[in-house]
Amino acid sequence: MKTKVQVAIIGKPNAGKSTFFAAATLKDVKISPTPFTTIDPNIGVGYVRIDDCPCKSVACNPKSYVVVEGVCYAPVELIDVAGLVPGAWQGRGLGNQFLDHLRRAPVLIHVVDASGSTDEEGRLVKPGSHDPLKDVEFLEREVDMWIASIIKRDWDKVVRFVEFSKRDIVEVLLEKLAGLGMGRVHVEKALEVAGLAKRPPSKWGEEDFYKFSHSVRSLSKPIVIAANKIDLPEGEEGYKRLREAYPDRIIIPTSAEAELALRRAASKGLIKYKPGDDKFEITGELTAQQRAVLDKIAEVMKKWGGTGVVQAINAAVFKALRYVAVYPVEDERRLSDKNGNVLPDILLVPHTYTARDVAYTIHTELGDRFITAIDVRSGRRLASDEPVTHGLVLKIVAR
Ligand SMILES: Nc1nc2c(ncn2[C@@H]2O[C@H](COP(=O)(O)OP(=O)(O)O)[C@@H](O)[C@H]2O)c(=O)[nH]1
Ligand SMILES: [Mg+2]
Repeated sequence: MKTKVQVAIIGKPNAGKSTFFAAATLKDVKISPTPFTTIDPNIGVGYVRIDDCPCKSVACNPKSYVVVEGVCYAPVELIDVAGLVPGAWQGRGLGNQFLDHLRRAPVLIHVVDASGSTDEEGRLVKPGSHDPLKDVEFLEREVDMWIASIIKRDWDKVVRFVEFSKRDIVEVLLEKLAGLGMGRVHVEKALEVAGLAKRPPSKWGEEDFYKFSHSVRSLSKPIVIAANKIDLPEGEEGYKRLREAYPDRIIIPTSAEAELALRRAASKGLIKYKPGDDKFEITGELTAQQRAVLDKIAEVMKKWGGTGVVQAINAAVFKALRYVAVYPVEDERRLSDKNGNVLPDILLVPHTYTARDVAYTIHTELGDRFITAIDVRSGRRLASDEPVTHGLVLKIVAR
C-alpha cells in the first residue's frame, strides 16, 4: 500500500511545534498498537479522528487503524520541520535543509504562537507584545520565496525552451517544480491567477515570480493555522486577531501543551481521554499539583471544545486537502478481507479519486486489473468516473 498522507508542522522556533508533534505522536497504550512505530525523530505517526466510522455499527478487526470506544483513528505521517527564521529561503539558519522537508507534504500545519510571547526568531518576550499576524505573513513568504527561487533558477533556459523551441510553459514549469507535488491543474490555475497565462517568460519580473509562486503554493500546498498557546489569555487575543485578519483561512485554536499533558496522564492511567474529545475523566490518584494542572486544562477544553491538536490534523486532511476516508473490503457480505477481518483498513484519499484510483492506491496490480467497484452498503455499482465519498465501504472487482 502507498505511504500515508504526510502533514508537515512548520513555524518559527518556540511556537510549540515539537510539543504539538510529541502530543500528536505520543504512543500511549490505547492509541498505539505495535504496527505503528516512529520512523525518524522528526517523523512520526499521528492520527485523524473519524467519529462517523462504519465501525460504529459492526464489530471490526482493524489492521491499519485504531478504534477506541467506537471512534476510529487513522494514521497520518507527521513531520516536525525545524524552526524557520526570516531569510530561511536564502539559506539563513538551517534554511534550505528545512524547506526541503516541506517538499514531501501536500499540506502544512503552521503552528503560530498566538499569545505573542516570542519574537520573530522565537526569543521570549512579554506575552502579547509580538503580533502573531506577522508570523503568518513571514512564514508564508519564506515558503513562497523559496519556490520562487527554484523557478528562477536557469530562467534563461526556460525562456529559450518556451520562446524558441515552442514548448508549453506549463510543461517546463511542471518539470521545475517536480518533487514538490504540484500538478498541471495547479500550474495552469496559478498562471491564470497571477495574470501570467499570456505573458512570455522573457517578460517576467521579480513580482511575477513571487505572485506565481504564491498562487501555485496556495493551490497545491494549503496551510492550516494552529493558533497555539490558546491556554494563555494573550493567546485568545491573538486568535481573535488572526480570525479577523484571515476570515477565509482555516484557523484552529490549540493548546499543544495541554494535549501533551493529557496524553501523558492517560498513558499513566491517571485519566481516561480519547484524543480529540472535549473532556476527560479522572481515573487515578492525583497529587494536588496534578489536579490543579488538569483542572486548568479542563477549563481550556470546555471553552474551545478540546485542545485543538486532533482538530488541526483533521482540518488539514479533511478540510484543507479535502481527503475522504474509504473502506476497501474483499467479502461484501461480511465486510471483511479474505481472512475474515471486518473493515480491516481505512484509506485516506483525495475526494476526486475514483474507485480505480483507490485500487491503484492499494496496489498497482489491482489498479491494472480493475474492472468495477461496488458500494457495498447499497449494493450499487460505481460509475467509472464517479468519485468516491467519505465513509464508502467498497469492494473492488478485478480480473
Ligand atoms: N502555554 C503554552 N505553552 C506552550 C504550548 N505549546 C508549547 N508551549 C511551550 O512553548 C515552548 C516551545 O515549545 P516547543 O514545542 O519546543 O517549540 P518549537 O521550537 O516550535 O518546537 C515550550 O516551553 C513549550 O512548553 C501551549 O499550547 N501553551
Ligand atoms: Mg522544536
